[in-house]
Amino acid sequence: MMKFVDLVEQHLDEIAALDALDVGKVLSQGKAREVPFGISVLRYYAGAADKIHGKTLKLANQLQGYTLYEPIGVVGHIIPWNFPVGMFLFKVGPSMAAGCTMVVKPAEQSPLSALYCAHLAKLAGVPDGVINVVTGYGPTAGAAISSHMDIDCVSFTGSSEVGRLIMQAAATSNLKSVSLELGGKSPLIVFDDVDVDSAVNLALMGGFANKGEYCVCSSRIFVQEGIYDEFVTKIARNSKGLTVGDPFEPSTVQGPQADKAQYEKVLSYIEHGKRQGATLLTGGNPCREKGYYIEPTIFTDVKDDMLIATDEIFGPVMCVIKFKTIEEAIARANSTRYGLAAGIVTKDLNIANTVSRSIRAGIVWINCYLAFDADCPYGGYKMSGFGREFGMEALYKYLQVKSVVTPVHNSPW
Ligand code: TXE
Repeated sequence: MMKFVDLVEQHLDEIAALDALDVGKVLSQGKAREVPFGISVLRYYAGAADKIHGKTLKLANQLQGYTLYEPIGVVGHIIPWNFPVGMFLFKVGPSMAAGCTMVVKPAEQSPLSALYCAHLAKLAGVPDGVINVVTGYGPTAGAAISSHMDIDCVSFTGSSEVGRLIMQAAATSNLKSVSLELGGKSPLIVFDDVDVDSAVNLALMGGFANKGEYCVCSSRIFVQEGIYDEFVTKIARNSKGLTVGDPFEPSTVQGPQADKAQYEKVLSYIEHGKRQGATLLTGGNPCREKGYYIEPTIFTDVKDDMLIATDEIFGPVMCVIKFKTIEEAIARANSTRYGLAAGIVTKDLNIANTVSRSIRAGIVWINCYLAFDADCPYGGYKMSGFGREFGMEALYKYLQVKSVVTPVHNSPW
């Protein structure tokens, strides 16, 4: 695994370029952040592979025992297109360290980096049959994984609709174990004791990173009334400074949406926002002559039941919402079917502690956002799914426990 990690690191630039070609990810960001982070995750699990321990058990009735953590078997990984190489490495790392073999299906929009990484695994000496990449569409190749009788576990990241289909297929085939990382509608709550300029920059980064095609993106920004007007003025101004353009240009901050379907989905939500009476503060239009480019878009005067506030848009569209009290912020932040991530910006430790414990989400960032680490588990509450990526939690998804029991003395029990 360490050799595999080294090879991925040596080919970082090509891998980042493949994802930029496939789905318009900004090359400089892939090289500086996504691929290095994927490498750190793979290296973390390479280091964990020889640290999987069972327990010794002192049992009643003159028995003793121990537990063995064994590989769960063949794992099916179904991967989306928004972080193609990232997701590949996040899923392959822990399942490989657990000793599993796997069938990986990248998204039909973005198969190249997975195929390239599988080639690097072969060069590193990973035996044939351990990492098997099968390209194809969801209803055929993907469904074949989730309904297969010889696949023991399926790890899926994608839409809630397909998450349901995966669970159904697992239930009606061999009851394979399932982990799902689905969408989000994550709140970032900004209290009025903070430096507004820093909070604005954090909100822009959280909301528009990866052109909003990010399951944890902070698409609902709750701003306390004391700083609301200043915040709105500054976020409108700063969002206009984000360069939308060719993902291969070093000056580009935001590339095109991944494909026509996503582009049309995002524009239709912008229309819903306007029709349902939200105020379009900035953006809202396609931009550049050719390609699936959309301006960074911010709505204000958003009501909690508007579609732009309830649904995962998966594009550069953000709602800025005014609130008064901490109780109101908690209640409205939680009034979503999703529960993937949340952010809190405040200098007040009591507020930070209270809100972080009250939000139903798998990860809460205080005075930061998108702060991921290989050792920090993340995943969904509620309809954002279950199971965790990263940390030892992800490794244990791919292990099963066997108890071995024997009498202490050499006597028939
Ligand atoms: O997802 P799909 P789509 C959300 C986001 C996005 C929406 C639709 O809101 O706009 O989903 O994206 C495979 N059996 N997320 O349509 O279809 C498919 O081939 C088995 C959030 O692209 O869920 C691909 O490999 N597999 C998300 C993967 O599922 C099936 C990331 C994801 O595609 C299948 C992506 C089936 N019947 C989209 N149908 C996140 N959580 O980050 C499709 N697939």
